[in-house]
Amino acid sequence: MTGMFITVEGGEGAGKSTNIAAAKAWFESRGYQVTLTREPGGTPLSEQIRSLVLAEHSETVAPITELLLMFASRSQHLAEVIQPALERGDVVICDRFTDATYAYQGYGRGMSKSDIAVLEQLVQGDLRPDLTIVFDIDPKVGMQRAGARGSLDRIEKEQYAFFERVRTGYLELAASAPQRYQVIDAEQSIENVELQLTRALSTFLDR
Ligand code: T5A
Repeated sequence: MTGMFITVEGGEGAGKSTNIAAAKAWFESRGYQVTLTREPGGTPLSEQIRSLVLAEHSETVAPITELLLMFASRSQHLAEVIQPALERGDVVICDRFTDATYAYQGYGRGMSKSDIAVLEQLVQGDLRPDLTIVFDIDPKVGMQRAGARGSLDRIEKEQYAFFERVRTGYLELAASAPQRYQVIDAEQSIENVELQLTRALSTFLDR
């Protein structure tokens, strides 16, 4: 595969969607073809899985069900969108990927990291992101931003402690492989966050 695979991560309301457009424009201005996509979702079937997994249900969604739905969505997304785009040589920018599974289902729900790693290998083979940007934010600030935008989905209704674990998860993942991750302080102004982002992208392209 000849393209570049960039994933964007962080807690709720951290500013991923806001900044992904800037990242796309940054690459396009340098002549790259960009495929922008998201998880869970990215294909019609995967978007249906997204609707299912984020919706409220009359029964409790078992953590393993949630985990398997994330990977079911990912498997289809890889086959239909991500792998073909990388084979064309595109820069693929994906709003959340498997780090979200480690952070939310692993750290958040307490699912075993080794079980997640088994599914990761099964679904992705050796494919891993070339760069992962983590927008780091105090969950209280992130939830205020997300809440101001409208109604909350099933996962967004979790307790504060859940989002604290998610944040810890992202920071531990980033510390474990600093060559792949760039952590951005997402509590700053939109302009400063974008500046940090473009610096991170420049560093990535220059190395
Ligand atoms: N999930 C996903 C899992 O549990 N496991 C998995 O494997 C995967 C892939 C997906 C949900 O699924 C879970 C995680 C999620 O709970 P989502 O829609 O992708 O949902 O994720 P969300 O975090 O819910 O996305 P949000 O849209 O809430 O957050 P963003 O994209 O980080 O934030 P954004 O850009 O929409 O900004 C939120 C608000 O803040 C403002 C924006 O204008 C907007 O109003 N804002 C700022 N305000 C002040 N200063 C700044 N610097 C700002 N930046 C943005």
